[in-house]
Amino acid sequence: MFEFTASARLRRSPYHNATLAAGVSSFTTYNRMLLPTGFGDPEAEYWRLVNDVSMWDVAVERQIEIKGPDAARLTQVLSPRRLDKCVVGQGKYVPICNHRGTIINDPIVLKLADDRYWLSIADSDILFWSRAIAAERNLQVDICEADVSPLAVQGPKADDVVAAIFGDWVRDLKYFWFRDATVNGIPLMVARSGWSKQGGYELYLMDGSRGTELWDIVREAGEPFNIGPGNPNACERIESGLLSWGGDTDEQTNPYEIRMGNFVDLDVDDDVVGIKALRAIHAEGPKRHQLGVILDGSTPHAPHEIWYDIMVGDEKIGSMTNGVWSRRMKRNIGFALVNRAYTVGDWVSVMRDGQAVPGALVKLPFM
Ligand code: THG
Repeated sequence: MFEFTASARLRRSPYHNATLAAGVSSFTTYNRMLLPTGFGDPEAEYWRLVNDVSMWDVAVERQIEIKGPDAARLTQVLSPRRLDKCVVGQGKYVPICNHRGTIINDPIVLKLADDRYWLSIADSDILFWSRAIAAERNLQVDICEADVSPLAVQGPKADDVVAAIFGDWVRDLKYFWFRDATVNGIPLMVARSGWSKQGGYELYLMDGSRGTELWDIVREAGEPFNIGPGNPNACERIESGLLSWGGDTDEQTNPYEIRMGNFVDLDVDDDVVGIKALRAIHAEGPKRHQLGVILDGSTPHAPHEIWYDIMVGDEKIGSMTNGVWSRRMKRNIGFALVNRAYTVGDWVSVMRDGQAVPGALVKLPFM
């Protein structure tokens, strides 16, 4: 099709050489880095994740480190989810909003110490944003993008693989909690997390020169469990209802529209960015909500690059933001961001390549 032109702007993951050796066949970009999206056999990659165990390079989930006497204050100012009960070793999934209450990122916050946090970010420039907010508020913090690169191990057998490397203590980690560890002297953090609902871990490598070594350790430990290379899997994540910021959100989307209302605490202090707008949105009621849509027909359809209009009669009621052929449901499914006047059970038309395809609105997750 086409190639990416090499340049220092398009950053390589510490696992880049390892993924090349494993036969990576496609990439996307994310946080100005290359993110592997396939190894030539999407069918096998999907079933390996659902039935066995998959490993994938998510170094693109960059860690914005906030350190210093005001680190806790700034981290709270950046997110409308209350973090005062978050303890060292715990992570939390949070929205970051702008002053209008629009969601601009959905990171996992990791509390490393009382004065040190990581924001494990989605695909937008929170390094600039957090530095600007800190400077405007005269907060005493140092902010950098840390040398940290997550490697995901996901699937029903992920526990066995990660326990084989680090010991059985990993089985007791709670969701989004993490602990320091080393293997062969490689410094890392083991977290129970990952962008799938098949269970598993992320190994936060803390030395970018040792990516290939860590990759090979996981690959070898995983061999008895049928491990293989994978990627943040579009099919599995849509079936499981996991959000892709920037894919399923636009310049107007607020947390209430995309099932993140539970992660907004309206009683945080007034200085939290966006909280006043969020209180107003909450009082008025959000205009849209996020549902699933199941399309008629049983011919697999390719992923799309643009949002598809969702119509009822002549009225556009919203958009299908991402769609995929579900290998388990054997239907084309997608996320629908629609006017709240329409809800579960309603029939709609999805405008796909100029054709109206009938579909039904359903609750998320699909599975
Ligand atoms: N790994 C790491 N950092 C990340 C991502 C990741 N940062 C950006 C992006 N991905 C964050 N996106 C999500 C989206 C959903 C979930 C995790 C990361 C998730 N959600 C569960 C759900 O919706 O059911 C649980 C949410 C909860 O109950 O708190 O797991 O992949 N390191």
